[in-house]
Amino acid sequence: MADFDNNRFAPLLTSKMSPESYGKLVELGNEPLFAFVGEYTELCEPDSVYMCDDSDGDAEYIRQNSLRRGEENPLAKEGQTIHYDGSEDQGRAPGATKNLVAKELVPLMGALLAKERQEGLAEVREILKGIMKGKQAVVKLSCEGPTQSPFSIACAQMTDSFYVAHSEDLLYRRGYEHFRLMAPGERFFRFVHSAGRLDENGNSKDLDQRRIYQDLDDYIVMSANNQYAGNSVGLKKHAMRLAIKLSGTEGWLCEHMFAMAVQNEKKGRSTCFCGAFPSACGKTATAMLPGEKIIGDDIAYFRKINGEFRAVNVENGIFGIIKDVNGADDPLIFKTLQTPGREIIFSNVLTGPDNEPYWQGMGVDHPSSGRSFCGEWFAGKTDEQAKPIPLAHSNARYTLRLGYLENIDPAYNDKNGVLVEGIIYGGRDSDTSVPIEESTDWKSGILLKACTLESETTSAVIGEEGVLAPQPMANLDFISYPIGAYITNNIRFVEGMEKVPRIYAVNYFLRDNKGHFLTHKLAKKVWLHWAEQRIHNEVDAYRTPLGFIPRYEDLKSLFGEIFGEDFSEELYRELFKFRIDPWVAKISRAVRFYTRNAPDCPKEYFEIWKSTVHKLTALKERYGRFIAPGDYEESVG
Ligand code: SPV
Ligand code: MN
Repeated sequence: MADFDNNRFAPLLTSKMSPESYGKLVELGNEPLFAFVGEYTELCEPDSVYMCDDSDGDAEYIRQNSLRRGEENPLAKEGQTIHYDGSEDQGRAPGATKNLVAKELVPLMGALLAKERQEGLAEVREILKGIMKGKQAVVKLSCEGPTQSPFSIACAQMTDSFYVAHSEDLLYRRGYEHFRLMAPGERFFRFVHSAGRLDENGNSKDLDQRRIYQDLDDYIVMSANNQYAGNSVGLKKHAMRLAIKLSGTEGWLCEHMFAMAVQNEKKGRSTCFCGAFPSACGKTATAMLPGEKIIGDDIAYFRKINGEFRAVNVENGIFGIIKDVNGADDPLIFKTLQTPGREIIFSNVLTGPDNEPYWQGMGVDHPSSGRSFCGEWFAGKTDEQAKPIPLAHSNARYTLRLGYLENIDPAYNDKNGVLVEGIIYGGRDSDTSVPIEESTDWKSGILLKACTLESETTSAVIGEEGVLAPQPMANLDFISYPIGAYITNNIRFVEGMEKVPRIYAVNYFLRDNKGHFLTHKLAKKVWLHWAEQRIHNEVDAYRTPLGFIPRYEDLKSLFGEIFGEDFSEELYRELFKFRIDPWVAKISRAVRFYTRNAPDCPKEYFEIWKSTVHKLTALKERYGRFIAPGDYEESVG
């Protein structure tokens, strides 16, 4: 065991930590961990430092302190609390977020929020100086992925926000015991966070000094003057950026994907799909489809294990968008949110006079006044531009442990992960992609489905909403090494695998010319069951210029079996016609995006995109603007 008596930080840490806390730190015998706590205690100057282990007692200490300080307040139902972020701290802040990289790498990072490392480190360290004065800091150890597994990445978080530490306890596997078993010198990710100075409502007030800087050379993230979890919770998007960098150097993948298993009861089969959707595009709703099993809803690691494509959920909980969660559309989550005795943090929703949470699209009557993300709220309240302020923020969220959900897949904690058989890419385009299309092969799926993914911007990111933006792999905000190399790593990952997952593109947002959605929200269940049947080679498909689409009869029987509903051929033909012009425009936008933003993107990829544009344009002469299902070449198996 390492002896820390002569360590340069020992006098400082013994002066700031209780003997119990200090004992817990020393007991692990981990010198880099000791140095991390020492270095940032010296820099941030908290009054005291509390070291957590994996006990329920320490989890309760965190929860009680968050309540005592007013970072969270109790709601009417036992176990439920409410946390508010400031009105300008309601989403991720890309403007304040930077990947710190060597000077030579900055030009290659294109759209990837890069900053020269030394300059960035100096800037953020200056902001962190003395930032925790007057507060206690908590050090909490967690693990990304199941502990003691080929996927595990150990993490240490130091924060002066008990809300952040509490969120981490709900969202991640506890990692103190994992640290105890780690080999000497084994890498772990480090996160330092401070909410900074607080105003009278407990919100971070120095937003001009908000920074989220990831040091990709040293696997450490420093985050200051914010509280919104996407900016503050180290293990979520900060760790994701570090893991993406690491996976790029080691040849595995960290993707912005859910993992779920489609249940085929007739055949006694469970088939795992992972899917990437930009924020607020139906990702959690797909992961949580009634009748199927959930493994994770936001971040997956993929590793090749015994030649197989296997995945784990990095997380152990859900930080989900609450808008539009209601009894009809998301019955499982809705029920969990209504059940007393569950430890759930609501954020940025309305708290009514009955001390219950209310949100947009909840499907129940709500009170006409209460407290919300904007302070006191009342029906008819408007902002400075005279725009009505909704009762809860569109990016308001709930935080809960996955274990509460009835539909959790029993395999979700398996140390070797689950076998992945399908990958789904889903965007939000109201007039382009069909509801589901299977790619011809892995590489074409990556280049034509994943790389061309786009979405209208949403409230999960601060900025204008509703603007069509490129979203390669729904991962643009998190990719932390040059995009061309990232695409290549995706393509090469399956090399040597016997069974490569099929790639599907889905789109739940097709509308008619009056702006109405063409299908109901649960139709996605049919698209997924069709994909499941394809994977098991049970249904034929029609060729399209970009892949394969379902035949009418197969969907008709699935709508019948699953919902007892009719599915008209007319609707089928409208949904599944191949729209040539929008696809030409979409791929052309991708070419422009990669030309500007991915300087390292191989020529070969541009050639594939450009030749696809030529091919589609030529098809227009033969077929006109649309290709009806079945018209393109012949039906294939
Ligand atoms: C997302 O926006 O993709 C989220 C929420 O999952 S956040 O933690 O803010 O990233
Ligand atoms: Mn996410």
